[in-house]
Amino acid sequence: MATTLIKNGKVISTTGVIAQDVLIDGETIVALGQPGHFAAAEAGAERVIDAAGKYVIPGGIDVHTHMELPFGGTFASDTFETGTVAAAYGGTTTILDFAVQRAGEVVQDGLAAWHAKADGNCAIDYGFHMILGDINEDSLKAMDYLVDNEGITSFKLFMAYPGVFYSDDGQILRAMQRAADNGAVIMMHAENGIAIDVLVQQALARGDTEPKHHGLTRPSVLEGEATNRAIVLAGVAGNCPLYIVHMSASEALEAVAEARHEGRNVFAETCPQYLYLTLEETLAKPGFEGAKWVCSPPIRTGHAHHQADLWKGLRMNELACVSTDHCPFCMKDQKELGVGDFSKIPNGIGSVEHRMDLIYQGVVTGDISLTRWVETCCTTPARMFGLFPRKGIIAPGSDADIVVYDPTARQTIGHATAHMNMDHSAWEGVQIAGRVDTVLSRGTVVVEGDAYVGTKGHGRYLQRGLTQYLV
Ligand code: DUC
Ligand code: ZN
Ligand code: ZN
Repeated sequence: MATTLIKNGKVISTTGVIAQDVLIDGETIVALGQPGHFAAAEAGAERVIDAAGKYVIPGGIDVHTHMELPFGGTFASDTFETGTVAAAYGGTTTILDFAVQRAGEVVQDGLAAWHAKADGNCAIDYGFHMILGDINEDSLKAMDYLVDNEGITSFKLFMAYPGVFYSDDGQILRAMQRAADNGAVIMMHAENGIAIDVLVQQALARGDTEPKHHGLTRPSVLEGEATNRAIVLAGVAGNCPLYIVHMSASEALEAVAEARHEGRNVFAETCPQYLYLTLEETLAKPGFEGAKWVCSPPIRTGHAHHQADLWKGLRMNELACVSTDHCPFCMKDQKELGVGDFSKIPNGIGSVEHRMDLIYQGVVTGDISLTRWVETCCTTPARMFGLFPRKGIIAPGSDADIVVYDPTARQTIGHATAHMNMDHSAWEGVQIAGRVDTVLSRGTVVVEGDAYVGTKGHGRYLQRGLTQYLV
């Protein structure tokens, strides 16, 4: 017996927009049919959702979040509980967060600590990537172990943050060789951290201490250089799959586009902040306010063409996914650590709640199509990180992670109405055409209009397979 019927909506997939009803049994989608096709089942359904005039899309998948990340002497302010509720409000039904191996730590211990943070606390399903902050014989072996036994098939390395998460080129090459062998994806934070640290010290010595110097000391060419170097190293390592995270710069996009043109398994994501915000309007605000937007890579100048290039990259599949790099910090006691020294401002912006809405604005403006919205925010993230077809698609047999989206609604983003554990919003006042109406996670309604109706601990850990996106 069906438990839920979603009727009269337009189902969006990567291939088109079709008027279809969706039948759900328990946690699983069982059938799609023409409008009215399930009239007989409707009478016995526990719940009928009328999606007339609305879009019916796969639940959003945000493959880049940092709940409770230790960073810059503090912790990202969303817990798995608060962050996953906020995600659900915004139509995201799966997150992939980054478990952390710190320098000197055993990889499996870092992973256990992340499970302890998330277990029993999540509103939606979740999985982990693993940050390798100390590449040595043991952590290289642990990569195989995590792929084979823990459902962790992607590893993030940093070319930035010397002394914290940084890996040198030799370490990167060794981890890439391991990935080429075991099938894992290497995710790269591609900024030349050694050069950036010199620029930061020189700026501080000159007395340039305000938040905007965070952006000015991390020039886009150093993202381009690091991206190119990562691509070269992945080639030398035997062409391991390489995924450049949080891309912000034209120079980096060019390097990825060239590699893809050569048929390489090189992929990238961008984030809403790089598509919409400019250094001049954020980091350069008077006083300390710009600290709200300190993240790395930094928000770029509006005087170059980074944003236009990134939108084009999304259209052309040079950028495969949109994630958030959700890493929230409050101004009070957290961002404030960097008053008088921008290098001490914890890096990060909170956006997990707004990604689906923000990228939908690209549909409204004509920068991307409806199908591309779903592809970059739902379907490709699932395929890229080994979750397809369980996640990322509305099809029989898939988890009933579904968002009913109302394109006629209007809203204004603001801290007062948002649900992330922050004391401000990086998106204050942004007007949105469209709004999440209803959210289902594995067949359970977790958001209904303005109300969160889910439960803590509903979200389950996802063991992932290898990437399903290779060329
Ligand atoms: N960038 C951020 O802005 N925050 C966390 C880590 C990162 O790479
Ligand atoms: Zn990063
Ligand atoms: Zn990140």
